[in-house]
Amino acid sequence: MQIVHSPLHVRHSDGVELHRGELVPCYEKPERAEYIREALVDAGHAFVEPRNFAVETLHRVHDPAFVAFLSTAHARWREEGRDGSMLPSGFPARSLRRDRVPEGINGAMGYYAFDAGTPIVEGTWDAAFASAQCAMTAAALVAEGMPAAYALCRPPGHHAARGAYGGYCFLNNSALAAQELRDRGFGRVAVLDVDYHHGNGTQDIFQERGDVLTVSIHGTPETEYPYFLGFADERGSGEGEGCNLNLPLPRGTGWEAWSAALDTALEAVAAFRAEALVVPLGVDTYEGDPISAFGLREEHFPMIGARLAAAGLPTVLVQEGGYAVREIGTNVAGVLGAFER
Ligand code: Q9C
Ligand code: ZN
Repeated sequence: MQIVHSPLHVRHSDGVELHRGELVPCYEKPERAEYIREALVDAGHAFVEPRNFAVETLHRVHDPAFVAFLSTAHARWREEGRDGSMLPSGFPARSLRRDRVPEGINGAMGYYAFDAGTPIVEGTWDAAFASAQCAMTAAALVAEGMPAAYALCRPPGHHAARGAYGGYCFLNNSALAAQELRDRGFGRVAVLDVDYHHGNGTQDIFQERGDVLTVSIHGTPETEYPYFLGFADERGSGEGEGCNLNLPLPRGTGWEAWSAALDTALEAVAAFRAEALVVPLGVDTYEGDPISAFGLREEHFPMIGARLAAAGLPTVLVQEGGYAVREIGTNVAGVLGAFER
């Protein structure tokens, strides 16, 4: 399997997040990518660095003003004499907002962020842009004829919406990969998100589009992050009516129920007559994950890979979640091992 990875991910480091009422070191830390990289080197996979995509390519799925905010946010923060993690402290609640971006950096941050767990540090933009380039490069490789490619993205992306960031995500790498496939000739693209958390950003981006199917298997938003989207009755709207499928599952779900949901998801991909597949690959479904509550074990990840590969579609896998434990490397390698080298 061809791996696309950038060492620039380390520039997004040393952030803190608000977690259960306390500021703690961000769970989404550089070691994650290192664990995965080491496991994939050991498994004999080939690595390349991303190609250069212009910043305008991000505007295909993101609001240009949002992209401009992300790329300048920390410089504005430093201009005000601050340093370290930027975290918002006020949000535009439903009945208390107008749709305008405040001039000051604190208000602008609250406007664009949807949680206080996603720090922006000095190197966040460099890392996020490189991460997006990894995903777009993997899509380009698949469009050029490679049967499958994997983007070892960090920071992750599937919570980033058209104009909002959160859930450790800034730019939606998986959505950018899907768009790149569309622009390179695949008429119908499916996104099958297997991260523990609902892919709310990806759903938002493709909500009204009929050319991209979004499917997500995740912890129910009744109790799990991101809480406000990811319910089974969200089916897409306008031209995208019927082109979104959510498969929420309760805390504690193990392999039997999870793999039944995967079958349902793959049936939807086939029924959509997808020509290419993007897999936002979170391994926070692992039983040992520190912030999630499914019970998948190490032996299940090669089985997931085998089922995804059996779909027989040109496939771009994009790293999403999976936290703070060495086994995330083993589990990612388990999924990728099922695809031909
Ligand atoms: N400290 C991904 O897996 N954390 N994002 C909620 C706040 C948010 C997970 C608790 C978890 C986001 C890509
Ligand atoms: Zn996740």
